[in-house]
Amino acid sequence: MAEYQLYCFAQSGNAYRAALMLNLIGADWEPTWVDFFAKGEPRTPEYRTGVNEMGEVPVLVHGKRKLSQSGVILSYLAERSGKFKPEGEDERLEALRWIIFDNQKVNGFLGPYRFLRIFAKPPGDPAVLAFLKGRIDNNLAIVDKRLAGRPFVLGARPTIADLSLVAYLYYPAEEFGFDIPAQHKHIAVWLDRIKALPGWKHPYDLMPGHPLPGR
Ligand SMILES: N[C@@H](CCC(=O)N[C@@H](CS)C(=O)NCC(=O)O)C(=O)O
Repeated sequence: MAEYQLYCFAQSGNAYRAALMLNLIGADWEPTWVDFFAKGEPRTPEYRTGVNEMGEVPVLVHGKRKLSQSGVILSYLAERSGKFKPEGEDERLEALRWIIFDNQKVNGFLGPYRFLRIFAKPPGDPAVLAFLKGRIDNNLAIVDKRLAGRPFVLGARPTIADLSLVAYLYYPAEEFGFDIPAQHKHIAVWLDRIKALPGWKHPYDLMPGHPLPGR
């Protein structure tokens, strides 16, 4: 058995943050596939009792420890490995600031937007999608501006703030109906920089469950 197990599925950008971190630090890890689409597994009482009371993916299992919330998982792995770790109080606070902004406003809107657009049955209400799209455009522009003056979110080197923010950004443009790198040139070069890190893999190659049956 591998040192780390990650509850995840290929379509989850929230889980991708943790899977990517595990791969980039060269951890000994294996995925545990969660059937989100057919069985709604995270919503089952068994999952909430046995895996995560919050009913969410990802969950990282490390020995007796079970961690959820990708930001917590990223911090834990950075502390243990010493890699992608914000150094000093200022960097730690700055990383946390971007991770919370990301969870709530960047990928926190992008994930549900994509879900309502291509996975939900019936698809999301156009008014809801339009609201989310407005927020997404605004928040991606904030990230793009941040990256205009520095190679990575905190500065010269990549940290867990970057690995949080990439969550949904490598999924194909057709899943969103708009092309994020084409519309945000600083995000585009930053995504290429992260892609060049040893151990980088696309979410569909890193986590199980792609393609979905019938698609
Ligand atoms: N802030 C959480 C978000 C996790 C999250 O929303 N995960 C989705 C899958 S991508 C989920 O498990 N949703 C459960 C549900 O919709 O019932 C994190 O970063 O870990």
